[in-house]
Amino acid sequence: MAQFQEVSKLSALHLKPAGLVLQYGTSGFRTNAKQLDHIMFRMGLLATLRSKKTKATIGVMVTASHNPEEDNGVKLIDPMGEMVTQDWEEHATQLANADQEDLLTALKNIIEKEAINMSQEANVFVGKDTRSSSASLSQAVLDGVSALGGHSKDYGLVTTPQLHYVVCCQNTQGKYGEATVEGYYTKFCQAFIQLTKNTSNRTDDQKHLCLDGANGIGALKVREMESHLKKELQISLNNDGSKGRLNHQCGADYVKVQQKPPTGIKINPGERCCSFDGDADRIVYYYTDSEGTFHLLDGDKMATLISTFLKELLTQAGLDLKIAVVQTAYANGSSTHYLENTMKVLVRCTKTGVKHLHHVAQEFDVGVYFEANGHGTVLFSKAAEEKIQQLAEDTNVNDERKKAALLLRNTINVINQTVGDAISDMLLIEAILAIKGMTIQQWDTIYTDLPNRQLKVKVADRRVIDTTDAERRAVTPAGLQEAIDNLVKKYRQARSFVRPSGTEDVVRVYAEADTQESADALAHEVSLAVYRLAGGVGDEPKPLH
Ligand code: NG1
Ligand code: ZN
Repeated sequence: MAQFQEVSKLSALHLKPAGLVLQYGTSGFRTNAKQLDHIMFRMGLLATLRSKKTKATIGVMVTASHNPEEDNGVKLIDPMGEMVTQDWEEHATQLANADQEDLLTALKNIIEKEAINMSQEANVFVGKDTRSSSASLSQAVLDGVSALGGHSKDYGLVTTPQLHYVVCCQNTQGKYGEATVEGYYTKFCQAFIQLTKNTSNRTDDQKHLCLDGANGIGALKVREMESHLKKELQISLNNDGSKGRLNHQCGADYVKVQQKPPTGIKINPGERCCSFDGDADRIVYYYTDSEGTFHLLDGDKMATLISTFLKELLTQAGLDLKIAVVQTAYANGSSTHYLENTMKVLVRCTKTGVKHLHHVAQEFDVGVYFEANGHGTVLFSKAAEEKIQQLAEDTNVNDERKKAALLLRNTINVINQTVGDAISDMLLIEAILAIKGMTIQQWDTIYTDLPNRQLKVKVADRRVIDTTDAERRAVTPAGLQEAIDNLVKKYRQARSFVRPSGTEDVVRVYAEADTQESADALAHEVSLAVYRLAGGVGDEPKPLH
């Protein structure tokens, strides 16, 4: 077939290095950019097949998120703007790893397995982050699409959530919004302005936010968006990419893992600050107090603020809708305790990776999901949206219920439900703080985080660690869980777990306890257990102090 001739011809321009094996991980392929050209071409092919199969537009985002500048990666976006389904992750891995001469066979296998009608039209949206490798890699994706005769639209530089948004808009015929970046700003900023318009006593201080753009795409896009905010939110933008390196000593991941402010930013005591990650799908907040102590408000703090706000509004509106918070094992124990025992909100725990959280959140009328690292959003079921809409339009309800319904409706519109979105989350948090007249310090005191520590251990093969119970317990290697249990017993309010990373060649160790010293000591001891029982390589982990 002529189609496959084109694939053969173009694939010769995107050769796979012999012997290279890569896995579609927690969020797509991610590694050094030099190894990714053939992967991008092949993901262009795969997205075209996925588009034919679903008879809808598919997205392909070229980014390595919070990884260093020299890495890159790619993720596929399904028709409603969600991450691609698990079966297709397997197709992706197979297609990516097929030897050059077996590429057509691998492609035909997928076509056969999925019974794809090759005469069906295909449409693929492509976006990229600001990495220097992203331009040629996204061109490789476009080549893949064109090799199979698909149509493509290159959105160029966009945040990951912006691409998810436009894919969803396209496939819902504009019901979710207009499928342009401009449409994105209009939708979310209008909702933000509506939400904050009756908070007339907001001072300029409260309207001011200090932002660390991680020297990435989020910074560019916030600058583009600014005029839509009509000074209702005044952002001072730092790490905007004009000087510093992407994610280097800045960005949400750095701030969360190091538990300190980013470089390249001057923070005044008490000032509300936030950091995006490299593709703007994560955000964390923080401030330093008058003694110079750093306070982090991570995904758990955001989930708490948002779910409390929504629960109160649902009560005021008199709507009987089921709300839940979805977390992972990395959620701070204090947040889970507060949500379950004080807020009386249902909490569910899933495996790491937003796709797992997203799916569980879909089971509820209102599903608030956040990873501790700041990736998260809120999902409203169709029925919930309809009930809220009806109430907002009902002329026979009292003022309190009406007001709550209108706030809920605008809240839905400020949220990017397709995926965690730093820009949309920022607007939502800013609106909630404004409506509640709350300072960042007041938000911070809702509950006190248990001191915690995250470490990494290098092992020969991280697949020797298998986990269960939403990754909270290790099943293999033998003796590891027992060792962790014994170490945890030595400390108060302690918890620890280990799991192989899906994005880096390391085993991650998490520990929390009543003091920072104890959390650090426990994390170190558990790291040693991993090193000894799971085939550690290089130097033995050293104590933190
Ligand atoms: P891995 O490397 O599998 O731990 C990390 C994050 C995830 C998720 C992905 C995708 C932690 C502990 N892990 O996954 O939550 O965000 O990256 O970016 O933060
Ligand atoms: Zn990201």
